[in-house]
Amino acid sequence: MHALLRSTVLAVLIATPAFAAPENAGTIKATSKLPFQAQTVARFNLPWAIALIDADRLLVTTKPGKLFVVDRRGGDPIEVTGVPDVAYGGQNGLLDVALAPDFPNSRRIYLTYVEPGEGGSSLALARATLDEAEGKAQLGGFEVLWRQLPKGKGGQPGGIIAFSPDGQLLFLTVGDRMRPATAQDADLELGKVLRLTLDGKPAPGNPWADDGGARAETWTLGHRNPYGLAFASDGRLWLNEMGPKGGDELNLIEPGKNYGWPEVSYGDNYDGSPIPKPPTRPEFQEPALYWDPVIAPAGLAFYEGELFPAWKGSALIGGLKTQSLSRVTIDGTAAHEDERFAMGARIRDVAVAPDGAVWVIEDENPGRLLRLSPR
Ligand SMILES: [Ca+2]
Repeated sequence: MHALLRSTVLAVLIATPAFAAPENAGTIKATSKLPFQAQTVARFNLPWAIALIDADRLLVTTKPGKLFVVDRRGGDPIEVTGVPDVAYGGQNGLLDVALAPDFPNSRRIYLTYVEPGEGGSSLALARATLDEAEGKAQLGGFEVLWRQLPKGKGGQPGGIIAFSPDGQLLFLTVGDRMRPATAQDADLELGKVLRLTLDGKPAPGNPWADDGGARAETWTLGHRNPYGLAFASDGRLWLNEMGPKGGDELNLIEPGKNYGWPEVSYGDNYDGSPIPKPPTRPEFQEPALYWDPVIAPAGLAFYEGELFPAWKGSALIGGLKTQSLSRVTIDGTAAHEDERFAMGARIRDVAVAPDGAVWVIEDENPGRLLRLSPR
């Protein structure tokens, strides 16, 4: 081959790799120079998830099984009655809370929790109305829409809810419950992202919609313990999940794809035994970025507010192990961790309010509910 042609071919090969290698963001240092002030609004025993009703009011779940309405303008949190019994312990308990897309009219909310029962426990998805009057709040018309069967042992429940941008569908993460092989078993709901109707049924148009059972509900598979799920403003769906030792991931979620757990991981098993790396098995989808060492990623929210203009379009991710809040820049399908803020406590969930403030909750007892606004 002519030398000039050969160098041109080489240059093209180098410039356009077949697979862009994901960034390892694990070694990024957290800064204690925070560009925000943190107002403590309330404290809870092991809070787990937050859902904003408006710029001032929000719902808070606690892992032991309580649900509260909080108003930052004053007054103590109001406990919502009618929450079901949950299987509380380790990573299990009352988990996510989300407002229905039509909440202003319907007053409906969705909850996930680990449900006790014969043979162990399992993840459940339920819906109810939030009925508020005279300083009291209760759940009305409570109904379980979906439950993972069969029940069994284990933590790592997943349980994160996200609604499609058009408000017509519900996406639900289901963890592997510490049974890794389930994530590759198409007949089980464990280790999957499910795409459901608002009534908890398999959504039309799913990749395996005609196959029935768990397959009909499945959108993606091969997940370990996904605690973050959110749509970016361009309609792309993103998920963060806890991997094994050194293998936390941020994934772009696309229908029918297999994200590889437990066949591949950038991490290794906790006993030190190696796991094959993703490039060795190109049939599995690579993460957009990974963390080694891990951050233990929890809540995920996209920032589209006005108070922090430099954060627009960024993913905000709570870190449990690193006690931090990460800001990840998303450019189409690529992700890069730009900043990590030292928060001094395990950050379990993140939400962005209509006024542009960022709310976070600490996974501690007591765990603070914080409202972040510019200094
Ligand atoms: Ca993976």
